[in-house]
Amino acid sequence: MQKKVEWYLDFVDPKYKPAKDELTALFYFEPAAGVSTNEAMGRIASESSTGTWTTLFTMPPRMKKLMAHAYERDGGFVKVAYPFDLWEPGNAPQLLSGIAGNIFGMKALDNLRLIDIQLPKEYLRHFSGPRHGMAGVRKMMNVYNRPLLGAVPKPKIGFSDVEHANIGYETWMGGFDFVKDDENLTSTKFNNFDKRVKLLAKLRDKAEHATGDRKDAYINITAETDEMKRRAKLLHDYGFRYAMIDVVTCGFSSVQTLRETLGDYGMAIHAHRAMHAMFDKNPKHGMSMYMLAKLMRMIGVDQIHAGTAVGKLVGTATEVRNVSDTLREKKVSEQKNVRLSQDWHGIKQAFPVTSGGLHPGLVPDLMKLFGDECVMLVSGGIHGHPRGTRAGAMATRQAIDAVHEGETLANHARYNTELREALDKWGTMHPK
Ligand code: CAP
Ligand code: MG
Repeated sequence: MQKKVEWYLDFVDPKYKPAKDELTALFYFEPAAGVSTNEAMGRIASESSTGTWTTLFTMPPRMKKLMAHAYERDGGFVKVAYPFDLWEPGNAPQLLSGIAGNIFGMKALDNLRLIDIQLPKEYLRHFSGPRHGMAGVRKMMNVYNRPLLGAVPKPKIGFSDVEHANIGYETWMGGFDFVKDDENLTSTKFNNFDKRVKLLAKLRDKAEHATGDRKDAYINITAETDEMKRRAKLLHDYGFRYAMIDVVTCGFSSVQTLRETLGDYGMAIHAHRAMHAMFDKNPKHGMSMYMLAKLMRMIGVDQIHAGTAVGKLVGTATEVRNVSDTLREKKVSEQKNVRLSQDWHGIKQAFPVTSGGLHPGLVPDLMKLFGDECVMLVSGGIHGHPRGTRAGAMATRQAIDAVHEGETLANHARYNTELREALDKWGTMHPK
């Protein structure tokens, strides 16, 4: 008689010590009624590595070596170690197919959240990381000691290419570094990608000439992957130093591809996270924003939206701080049940982007949260200025100066008209 293989519980071993090259993930989990804690943990480790739903009667010895181990539990939190050989080097989608795959659909779990994964040096080595990173972007833009500033023409979609470019010009002339596309603007009947690029390039040159500063744009190349490559080339041909990608809707594979295409052109990536809240908003289930930011730094975006804590969209100050840490730190320390330690082993640092419902009155809060090392997008909050986009951008720059000079906004506004007008309109309101 063949010996029965007891499957699920084999994946649980509280005494297990992960090897140095193993990937270790942190999950939060809630077993379904009638499922024991041990069985639930075993299923997480099993279905995300070598498991199947039933007992089996044959198993090559190799399988043993590829099994994941749920090894450390603290209440509803568990750590799972994954052998290095389970993973294909340089394949980000495969990693997610394992650790963020079938396990999320298991009936045995009421809730499951992937919080973090610690990536060993040997695994990270196969990914590019940001082409420029924080230091490289600053050098490329010649902007130091303040947040990089950008704005999306608002309302978010509907302007013609000409109208869009003209608002962009005003944004640059008000002292902003970047004009940004909105996440749902790609190439439409009324605002064609190629035409927008050409018009923006012309006005960018004009604004650079007029101000003596470097100006650029986050133009959204989001599309089918081959088309994205074509758009990347067009941006390069027109002298843009950046491209923007909606990284979640495009998918990890195309971001990896475009990281190489854009990298060959020497271009940086602005990552918009549209769709993230579908999987990260419920704190008990899904995947954390922290994970997304981490994976995107590994693949190689130079910056990604991280939240505001004070603006119109989800994300607490603690979450925003953690996301910023995983993007900006060279080594991240562990915080129990919140994040794991991570040595980035030389992968470049990426900027957190703060955006969504921002205006000059919120600048001191944002600077407290992020400091200077961030990209700040103030869109509605400049175009809604009583005297328009240029004045709104100036007001934002004045608010940053006030913080740098240790002055209150109210005081600084006494001799900065644009800031005063912005404060008269919005004060320090937190939009909903
Ligand atoms: C901001 C924005 C961004 C959000 C995305 C918008 O505009 O362009 O897409 O910031 O959210 O459409 O809301 P406003 P997040 O400045 O006019 O609000 O940064 O949280 O990913
Ligand atoms: Mg937007």
